[in-house]
Amino acid sequence: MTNGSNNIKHIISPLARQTLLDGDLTRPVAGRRPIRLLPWLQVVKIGGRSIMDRGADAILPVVEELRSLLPEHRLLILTGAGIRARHLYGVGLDLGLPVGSLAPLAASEAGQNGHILASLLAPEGVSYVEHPTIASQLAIHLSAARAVVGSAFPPYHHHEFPTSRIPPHRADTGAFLVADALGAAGLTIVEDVDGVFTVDPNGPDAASAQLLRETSAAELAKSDATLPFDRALVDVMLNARHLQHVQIVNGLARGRLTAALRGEHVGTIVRTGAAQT
Ligand code: GWN
Ligand code: ATP
Repeated sequence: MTNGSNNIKHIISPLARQTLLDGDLTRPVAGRRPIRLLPWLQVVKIGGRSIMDRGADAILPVVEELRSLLPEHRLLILTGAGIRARHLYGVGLDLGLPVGSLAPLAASEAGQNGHILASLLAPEGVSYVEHPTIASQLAIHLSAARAVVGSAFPPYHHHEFPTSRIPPHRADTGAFLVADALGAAGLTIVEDVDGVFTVDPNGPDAASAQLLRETSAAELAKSDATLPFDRALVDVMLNARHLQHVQIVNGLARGRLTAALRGEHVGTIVRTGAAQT
């Protein structure tokens, strides 16, 4: 046995002596922009209620667009949850289930929708990949295939924030979190409306709804109007590290998704809080 006192290895850490709560102390170490893990990746979020629930009429044209985009882009396609999750929220809330129980149940519908979409793209070599694969093996999967499909829901499960009875972090937030964490080139959110309107274009005040061609998370944070994506996404966008904007496009209008991925402005562009480089 060696004499321990002669072999002590001192580990130098710039964060060893300070509280992690003091921003002035941590900023020199933690304030830098993280690296981009997959800078060539395009993330596409397909709406659960807005696209998948409509069945073949809505899904097949979107699949056709995704298929024809494969030679141009490497894609992470993420699906949302729709009507089955809403039914589940209704039953679960009626029974008094906590939000942390509802979150994984709703998330499983996002996964189901992903399995459906992946099956349709299977002839092109596209597969459904699990959450842990998205977390740590996306690079190898996207070396083997031009695209993969996954669940857009973030896996907060029983750690979901108890700020509301319905899980606040749903598929739009999940898609943004993963796209920003990976340092992806872009995120396109595919809906059944042309973008963000001043008021819900399918609601009681539809006659006065005007499309916002461009807006920002900061602007949206000032208003409590309904949105075509999770309200929690606004806060997350304000704290983005890489993605400077997202584009919301209408997946029912043929060609919009393709145009958006080619860099065209065909929906609503929402600027985030990420610093310009
Ligand atoms: O089941 O469709 O991943 O990718 O939030 O957890 O509820 O799980 O609890 O890798 O880990 O239903 O089983 O299910 O959608 O989420 O997956 O087929 O532990 O591949 O096992 O983080 O898919 O599923 O629902 O995404 O969103 O086995 Mo599903 Mo989802 Mo599969 Mo995933 Mo949850 Mo896993 Mo998970 Mo659970
Ligand atoms: P998920 O994937 O979680 O199922 P989704 O992406 O399919 O969700 P919805 O949650 O259904 O989409 O959101 C789209 C709907 O949001 C639109 O059909 C529209 O009626 C509604 N909406 C509410 N407010 C607005 C707004 N300000 N601008 C545009 N659409 C709005």
